[in-house]
Order: sequence, then structure tokens, then C-alpha cells
Amino acid sequence: MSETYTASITAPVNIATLKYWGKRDTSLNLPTNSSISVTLDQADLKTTTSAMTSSSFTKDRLWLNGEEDLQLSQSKRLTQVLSNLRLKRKEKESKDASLTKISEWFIHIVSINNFPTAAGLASSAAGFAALVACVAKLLQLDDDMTELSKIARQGSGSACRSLFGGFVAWEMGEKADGSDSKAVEVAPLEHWPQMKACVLVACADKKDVSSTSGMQLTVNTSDLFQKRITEVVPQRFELMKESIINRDFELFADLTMKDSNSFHATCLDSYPPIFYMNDTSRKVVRLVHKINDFYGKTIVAYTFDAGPNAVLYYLEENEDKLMSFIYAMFKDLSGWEAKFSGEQLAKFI
Ligand code: 2P0
Repeated sequence: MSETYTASITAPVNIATLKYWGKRDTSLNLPTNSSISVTLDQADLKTTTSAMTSSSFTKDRLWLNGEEDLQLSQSKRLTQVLSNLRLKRKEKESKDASLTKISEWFIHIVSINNFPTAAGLASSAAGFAALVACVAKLLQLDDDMTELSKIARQGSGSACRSLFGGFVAWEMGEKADGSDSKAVEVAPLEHWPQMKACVLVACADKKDVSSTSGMQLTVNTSDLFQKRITEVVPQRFELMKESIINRDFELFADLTMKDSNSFHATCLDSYPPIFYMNDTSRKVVRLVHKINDFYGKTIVAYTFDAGPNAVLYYLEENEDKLMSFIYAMFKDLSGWEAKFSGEQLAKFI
């Protein structure tokens, strides 16, 4: 029987509170600004990936949500990620002759998301993070998460942040080879365990404009974008890290909402414009501001990625305040307590 190795891993979704939008190098996925995210460990949105390598396999294969991806060899990002991981294994094997040369074997990968794929819920982030962490485990690499984040980044920029739990920064770096463009932990989840997230799925369909093409349209056509990357984000990056370290929810929440709005403003300022938020999203924005006005302080923040779905951040101590408000609005809808469906949300607000 042929020799086999297996590994399995789960990676959670991360939702940026300071958005990555724009690349200065499209093949290495080097961003035009640093970003910050919170990894949604508690929200149960995750990718589970298993991998196997065997001397008897004849090609690399990948199954996504039960279906084989037959274009695997044509995916530059996937092949780049796999070859970078194999290179690291090869280096290890060259230093230790007792190691089996599994860097020369093919790999089979099975990956499953428990949430809508490509609907602006950071599916590629969790997907590539899980793939990198899983194959690194399979190949028994010794690299730490920051080192692996440089490989995950090449699969999908935001994936580099999903290798860590809690509060994570992706430092854009300066070097042309990307060796300093990496994810680092700002604080583990235990630092601020009161932080909670709630996802309002306004629409689970695939997005019209992929992030990859949308962000380059913004880079090439938006006038607002220059101000965002040179002035707005660098200042917010430092302030947001401080707000996390000081557990200053109001500052964190205000920066989060402003940055979501700034990101969507540059989308709208792209030419032709990109619309990720829809009428339901805008109603959620108004609802959140109404809730904060009602309580006289910022107790909840919204943020929207490249899609219409809202992620709300709040502290556990305010869950009743927030949910009672939401309950008052949703109580007539059947099954609201299990999940807010997009249609219900759209109908109701
Ligand atoms: C983010 N997004 O920071 C931002 C906010 C969407 C809006 O990262 O081309 O899928 O694979 O590097 O990582 C989505 O972009 O793009 C994204 P690629 P990615 O989370």
C-alpha cells in the first residue's frame, strides 16, 4: 500500500473593520493600505479543509463544497500557494535526509464553507487561510502564522488575516517582493472577550463585481481613493489599534462605521460606479444610527464588505439593548430568532 499523510483544519471568517481595497502589485497581492479585522470565531462562519498526500496520487485535486474544481491547474493563485508551500517543505527536506520527500507528491484537498460562498462574507479569506494552514500542517512545516500569512496573502489578500483569531492587522509593508506584507496579531480574542458580532444576511447571492476586479477599478478611476490611502487610512490604522488595545468600544465602533462608509464611497466614486450595498443595507445603517441615538452613545457598529450583508459589532453587555431593539422590529416575523433572512429583513425595515 502507498504511504499517505493527512491533515485537517478549520479557519474562521474575518471581517475587516478597516478595509483592504486596492493592490499596488496584483500578482503578489500587495495592498495599497494596511487593514484591520476581527476574526469571527464565535459566529460559526468557517471553512473546514482536509488534505491528503500520497505517493500514488497522479495530480493535485480540489473539491469545493462537494464539487471538484476541474480548473485547478489554471488557477494561478492556487498553484502559486501550493508551490510556495512545497518549496518550504523542500527546504526542510534538503536539511534533513531522514524526511520523506513528500514535497514531490501530489495533494488532494477537500474544502467546505458553512456560509454563502462569494456573497461578500469573506469566503475566499477563510478558504485560502484554511488551505494554507491545512497544507502547512500536512507538509509538517515549522513556520509561524505570520510567515504563513505571506503565502495566504497571495491566494487572497484578506486570507492572511484569517490565520489569527481575535484582532488582526495586515501590515501593508513597503518592499517590492512582499516579504514585509504580513498579518500580525493586535490582540487575541481573550483580550476583549466581550466583543460580539452579528451577521445580517441581506442577500446570499453571489456578488456582481468580484473584489479583485472591483478594487482595481477603484485604484484606476477613483479620485477619493488617493486621499483614502494616503491620509484617511494610515491615521485610522493607528487609532483603531489603540482603540482595541484600550478596549475603547465607542472609538472602535465609530472608526469601523466611518471606514465602511469611506470604502463604499470610493466604490461609488469608481467609474463606472460599483454598488455593493443595497436598499436593505442602507436601512440597516439608519437603524444602527437610530439605536445609538436612542441610547445616547455608540453601542453598536455596522460594517459592510463587498456585498450587501451587514456585520454588527457590539459588546456583550449591550446585547439585550441591541436585540430588544431588533426584536421590536422583527418580532412579527416567523423564525426571526433562528436567522434573519434577507427577504424578511428587506420586507421589514
Ligand atoms: C477586506 N475586502 O479588508 C476587504 C473589504 C472586501 C471589502 O478583502 O483580490 O477577496 O483576493 O486579494 O481578499 C476582499 O478582497 O481580494 C476584501 P483578493 P479579497 O476584507
